[in-house]
Amino acid sequence: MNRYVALEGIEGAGKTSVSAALALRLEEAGHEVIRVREPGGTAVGEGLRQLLLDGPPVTPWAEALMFAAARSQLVTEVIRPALDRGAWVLSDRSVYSSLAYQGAGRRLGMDSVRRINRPGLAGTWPEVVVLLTVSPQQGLARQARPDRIGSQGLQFQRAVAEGFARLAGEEPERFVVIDGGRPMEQVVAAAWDALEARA
Ligand code: Z5A
Repeated sequence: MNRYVALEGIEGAGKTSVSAALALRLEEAGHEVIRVREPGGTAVGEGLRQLLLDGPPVTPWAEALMFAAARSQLVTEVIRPALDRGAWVLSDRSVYSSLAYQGAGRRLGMDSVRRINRPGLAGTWPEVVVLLTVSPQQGLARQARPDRIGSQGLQFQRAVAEGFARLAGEEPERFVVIDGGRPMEQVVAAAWDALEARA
């Protein structure tokens, strides 16, 4: 299938821009495309997004569980139905962000975070992960407005970037790693080639 595509990377890697460009190309090719973002995309998910990104402090486990709850709602309400009717789903972040941010960044452990996410997803899991890499300095410089998690500092971003790199190494068949520091046209072209190769 390979129609459930997650765009991943640290802040400012270019996920939103690349997702928009890929959606245009897919639509031009005649496909239905649903673009979603995590956390968000449902009434519950948008409420949790506001709490997670701009709300009061939460413990690392509460944070991980809130991301998992928002994701379960999004998969059930939007992603699974879209995949079932043959649409492509381009997701700005996914369960892999939880593994990198909460598992590695917050040091909860990637396996533990994977375990709390699995039941709520009922087998709906990103089939292709486009990992855009930029240095933490470059990513933070591109950030328009740091949120609660994006303002954790360089050390945290490094831990998250290392988490993503580890995941890509562990699942090479699922991950496409693209240098997001290059000009946007080149990044989009590389991502498009990867999708075509897997279609
Ligand atoms: N989070 C988590 O901890 N656990 C989870 O499970 C999930 C999320 C799902 C969500 O924020 C926050 O939640 C995030 C992780 C955490 N923490 N933070 N911060 P988000 O995903 O909504 O926001 P973000 O990651 O910070 O996204 P962003 O800043 O919008 O970055 P982006 O989507 O990767 O980049 P962009 O919007 O496409 O581009 C940013 C700017 O850079 C823009 O001006 C572009 O024109 C420019 N740009 C991008 N690429 C290029 C290239 N190649 N050349 C030149 N300029 C470029």
